[in-house]
Amino acid sequence: RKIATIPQEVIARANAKLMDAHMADYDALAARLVRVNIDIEDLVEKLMAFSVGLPSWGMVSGGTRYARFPLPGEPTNVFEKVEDCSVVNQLAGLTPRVSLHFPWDKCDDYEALRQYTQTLGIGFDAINSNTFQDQTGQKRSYKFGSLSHSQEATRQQAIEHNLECLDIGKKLGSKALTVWIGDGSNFPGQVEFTDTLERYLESLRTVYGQLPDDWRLLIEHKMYEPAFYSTVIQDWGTSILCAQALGDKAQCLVDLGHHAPNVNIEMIVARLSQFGKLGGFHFNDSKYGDDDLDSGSINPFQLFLVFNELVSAEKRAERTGTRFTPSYMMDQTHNVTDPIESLLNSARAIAGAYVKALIVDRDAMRAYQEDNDVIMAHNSLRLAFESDVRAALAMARVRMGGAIDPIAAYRESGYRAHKAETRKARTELAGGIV
Ligand code: LRH
Ligand code: MN
Ligand code: MN
Repeated sequence: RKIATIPQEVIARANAKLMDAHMADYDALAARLVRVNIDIEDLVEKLMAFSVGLPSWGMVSGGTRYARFPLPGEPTNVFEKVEDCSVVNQLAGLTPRVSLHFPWDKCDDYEALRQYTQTLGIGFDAINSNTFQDQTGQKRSYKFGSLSHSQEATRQQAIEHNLECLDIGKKLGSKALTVWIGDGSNFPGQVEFTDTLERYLESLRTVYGQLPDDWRLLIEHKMYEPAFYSTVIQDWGTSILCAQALGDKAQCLVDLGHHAPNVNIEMIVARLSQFGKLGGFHFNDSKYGDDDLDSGSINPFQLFLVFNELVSAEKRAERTGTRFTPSYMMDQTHNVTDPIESLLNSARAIAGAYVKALIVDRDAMRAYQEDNDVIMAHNSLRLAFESDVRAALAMARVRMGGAIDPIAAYRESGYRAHKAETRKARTELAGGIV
């Protein structure tokens, strides 16, 4: 039985106030879409089948390397993080899974965690390992690297941590392991580029060897930080080379914040999917670097263009009878907002980008491309992006038991204020990102 974290009456009451306006907007959008041969009901159905995973580490105020400002009532352990995930999912739909991060989410009883999570209607997305930080009690430090470390014993320790993540993931019912390492160098001459990559691959081969057949290993690249001169898995090129070297179960994960400014990320998405190596996403937004801001808050057009490639890849897979099932997940941290509200906004932005990509008239666009009618080909995308599809999103939420205005309903519920009284106030939390 699925338990509702926020009383369903609270959502119903909030929706009642907005229902007339919502229906008027919905009917107007339906009428506009009919003129371009789109049935709004198809869109709502597709939306209801769409989903994106929540980051457990994004349920708390992350802070920066300078300070963390804890939010009263934020979760203090993995059970409470999952509880907050269920609030996001209840209000916005579309987010029925959580991606855990170890050791941050360690607990004593994974069977209890699995059952509790299930009662809240939440499943488990990819498990993330963490060898970019030393763990209490571990023998060797990751200061100079982990899976690619110069010393065998440190590499072995990092391998064992990944294997432990696999074990936990199997207990929970996860089907993927995401590996991001901070290994690299801060100064030219510090490491030999080829040696470090060779050692990384050798280590990852051991982890890959233990991967169950129905699991995926997702390799996450990032240009820099914490290593400021060179990073071992710095871009999608190195990532795909490693995924190809490892085998079919290894794929690449694209975190939108992990590229140089102005890089054409949608094209990376197209390239990876063309070669069957697009394994997953960490959605977020950024202005400068790995800012981990809410999806769609800085560059919604880029998010739309990414989804345009995803929908295009989905359609190609349908035509060719192949499988295209990347894992969509969010990866964001919150310094000045309530994480639940930020995640609600991101869910809306991600689903919005998806719907806009769905309404692109692909046949017309292809014909314009063939005729080299540049402006009309471009406008095929642009007009879809400029459409206001909020009523379709709201309808999908309502049909899933969610809110027309998720943030308003969340505030009306008084959830966080209540948690501020019942959850232990802790300033330093496992799961705070530096
Ligand atoms: C690295 C990263 C990676 C980590 C997460 C906490 O910047 O994007 O996905 O696991 O942040
Ligand atoms: Mn990430
Ligand atoms: Mn990141």
